[in-house]
Amino acid sequence: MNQYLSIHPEVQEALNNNKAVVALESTIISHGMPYPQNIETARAVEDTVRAHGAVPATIAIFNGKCHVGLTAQELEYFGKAENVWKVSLRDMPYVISEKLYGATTVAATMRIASMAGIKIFVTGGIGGVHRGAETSMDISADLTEMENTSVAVVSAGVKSILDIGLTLEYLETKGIPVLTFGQDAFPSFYSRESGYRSPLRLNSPAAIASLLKTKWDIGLNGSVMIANPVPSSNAIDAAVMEEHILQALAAAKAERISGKEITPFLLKYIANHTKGESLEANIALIKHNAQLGAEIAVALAKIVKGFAQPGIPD
Ligand code: PSU
Ligand code: MN
Repeated sequence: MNQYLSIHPEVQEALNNNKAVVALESTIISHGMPYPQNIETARAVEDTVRAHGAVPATIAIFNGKCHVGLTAQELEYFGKAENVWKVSLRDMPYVISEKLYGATTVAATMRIASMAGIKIFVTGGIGGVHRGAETSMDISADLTEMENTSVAVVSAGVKSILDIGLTLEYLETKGIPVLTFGQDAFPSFYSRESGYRSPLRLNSPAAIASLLKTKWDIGLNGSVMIANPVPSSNAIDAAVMEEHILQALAAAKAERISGKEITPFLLKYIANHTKGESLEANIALIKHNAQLGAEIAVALAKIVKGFAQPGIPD
């Protein structure tokens, strides 16, 4: 496996010494936000992780390898280049063996983070069960990956481009704990509420770290969904967002967008039609998530002696 994995020396040093490490995805840079805010945000997120005591590891694929921890130039490339693939699990072997540039989704980032021995992953929003999935069968591989891979995911909840109720049902079926940090309501990315109650609530990074350790200690593999509500000052009214989302969904239907193109199409449409307000919220919430993720990683490092390194069984 090491032939396909390249870990940045700073990240490797942190892992070797059981220091806190936070994995970050790259699809959000290449397909989730416009240039140059995408790169500014990616840098700011890495800085936030550092400021809270952890080492950031942004993950992407190029030169036939999965890279864990990018240089400033590599980050810049993923924010600017046109030839970058959006890589979920099913695309990984192709993009690696063809030596293409691949930005990793939540699913692919989790898998690579797990190969490297990283336990905490921070993003903005995860993929889930799409509205209309009962006929389209469009369910993100992010969810199946969360069933299988023991890397916790910090996000701002589930964006209401998805069917939030069905996504919560799916997570329940797959045994994935869903907890919200500091409130009872499950958040919906741009808004602090979603109309759904969070199945679980925890109020401190230490309590979350303890839950993670307990879950994995008792042999329950898989992820935990940690939802961190958008800061109040950046939250957007859910009813206002719903208007934009309905328009975005109608546009996607009219243009016959399908498969992996749907999520980037909807994200772009909404960003273009909300006069930058949604982009601002997006940037604020991901930095906010980076802080919580770093705090959880630090708390976890304190209570866990050391994680398995790649290639070395437990
Ligand atoms: N949701 C967001 N922002 C994002 C994504 C989802 O609010 O940037 C990206 C993530 O990389 C996520 C991917 O893993 O889209 C899900 O794509 P799909 O729905 O095709 O599985
Ligand atoms: Mn899909």
